[in-house]
Amino acid sequence: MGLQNTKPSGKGANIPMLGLDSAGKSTLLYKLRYKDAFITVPTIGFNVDMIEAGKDFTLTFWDVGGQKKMRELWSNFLEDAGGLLYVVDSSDKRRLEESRREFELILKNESIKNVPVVVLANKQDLPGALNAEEITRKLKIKKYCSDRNWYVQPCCAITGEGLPEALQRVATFARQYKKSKETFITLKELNSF
Ligand SMILES: Nc1nc2c(ncn2[C@@H]2O[C@H](COP(=O)(O)OP(=O)(O)OP(=O)(O)O)[C@@H](O)[C@H]2O)c(=O)[nH]1
Ligand SMILES: [Mg+2]
Repeated sequence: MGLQNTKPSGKGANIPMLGLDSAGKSTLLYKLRYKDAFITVPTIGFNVDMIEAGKDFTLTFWDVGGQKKMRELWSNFLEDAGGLLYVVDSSDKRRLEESRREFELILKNESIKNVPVVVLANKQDLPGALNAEEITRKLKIKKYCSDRNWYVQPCCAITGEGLPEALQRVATFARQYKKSKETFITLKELNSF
């Protein structure tokens, strides 16, 4: 199942939300959407929700389960993505290397080349949570994202801290990316005359 047939109509972008199981993706999406805390269960398959991000721009979030067997599905959600949200449990140092490896695999995917990335350093409320700089280093973001816009936003999905900023950032990146792609297509069309 890919995104080819599910493009949002009008202006907007598809935003896959990926990250290891228990990173907080579903909690986050629910909080963004309904301003409410929510008891989640591990996601089998995916959740989808649309959020208005300013005039005439709707972000369609694809919250895909992060358990190992779910990760095989991730690449399907990368087609036609206008931005990627990668969610990390900043307090789970034990699994950061696993998260880095998955992040690297995603970014190697040809269909997500140049697509902007917002990494959410989630669970900042927990003791010992790594901050944005430390997450940047652990995930080797500068290395993997040298060809695109990227940003690391610290947040807490339970209180909602950092989420409006993350939404704003994704929307800005997605708009810029869309514009640059449209310009590129126009240039290609002009060249074919
Ligand atoms: N303390 C704290 N707990 C959080 C935070 N965000 C999520 N959680 C908890 O982390 C657990 C997993 O959250 P989910 O949102 O289900 O995680 P997920 O990334 O959707 O997991 P999968 O669906 O398995 O991929 C839940 O018990 C949440 O309540 C946070 O910012 N702080
Ligand atoms: Mg989930």
